[in-house]
Amino acid sequence: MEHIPSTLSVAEIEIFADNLDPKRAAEIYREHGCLVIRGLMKPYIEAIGRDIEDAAKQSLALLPQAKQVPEGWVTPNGTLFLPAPANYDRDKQIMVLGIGYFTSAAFFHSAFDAALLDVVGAILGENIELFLNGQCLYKEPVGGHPKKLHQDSAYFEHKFEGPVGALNYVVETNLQNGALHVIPGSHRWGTLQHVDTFSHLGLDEAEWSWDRAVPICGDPGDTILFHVHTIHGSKENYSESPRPVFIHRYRRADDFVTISATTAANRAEAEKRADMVQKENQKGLMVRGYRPYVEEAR
Ligand SMILES: O=C(O)CCC(=O)C(=O)O
Repeated sequence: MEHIPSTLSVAEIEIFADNLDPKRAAEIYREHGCLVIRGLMKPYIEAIGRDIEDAAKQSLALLPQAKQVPEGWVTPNGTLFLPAPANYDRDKQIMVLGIGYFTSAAFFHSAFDAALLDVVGAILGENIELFLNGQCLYKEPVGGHPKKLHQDSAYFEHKFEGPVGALNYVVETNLQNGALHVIPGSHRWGTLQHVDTFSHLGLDEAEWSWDRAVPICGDPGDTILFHVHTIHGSKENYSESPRPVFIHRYRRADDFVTISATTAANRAEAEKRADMVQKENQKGLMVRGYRPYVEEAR
């Protein structure tokens, strides 16, 4: 394992939507476990941004009805809140916004973007399904939550290649408001031991400092693809405005979660049952290709 600060520059993992070669894109992704496509989601940003702000307003209005869960508090529209910093005018802050394919047509529509699917297809092959229903992480202004460095496989370990995450910036995103940081090459390290942190499962901060990771600053509509084992995270939003991102996840049509977890304790429990899990009812909507029927062992 390369326990040294990454010296890779963003230019080495970056391509542009108006000059997109899916084969070249897949090569960068395979080598580094991440890839930046500048401007890919630009056509969708205005509509998705509007829906995100509506969902955020509604979530705050619903906060008095929030129910406590192990991860924080959830409002009836599905928004997850975390404890807020001391300088907030309320005691809870938004973390995961209750918006996705079931609530925003613009969000769903963008998951079918042909150029994005060409790249995902060059990585995963011809039969691709959606994994989960779209996700929006929303950092409120003036201290909005960090997402500690982690691998998504800590939350959802897969049988095969696992999902390709496509995280998209909605606003200009920089070092002040919570740019995504990635550790290129970490997709080769398998799933590492995670611990419980303020932002749920994360790598031990004593061992995994932010200076090992490359920050990716970008504009609205920039997309960052990352492997399920690629270490990534983002710091607090210290700007005066919210910093949302929206995420699509794609996987091979035959892939499935073997371990699903949100804490170190429930992960340890789930690991014991991993070998028994089958594809069964874990089918996502197909975005490319075809899913033939496969009989499973009973
Ligand atoms: O909001 C962010 O920048 C972090 C997103 C992330 O780490 C994740 O979805 O796994």
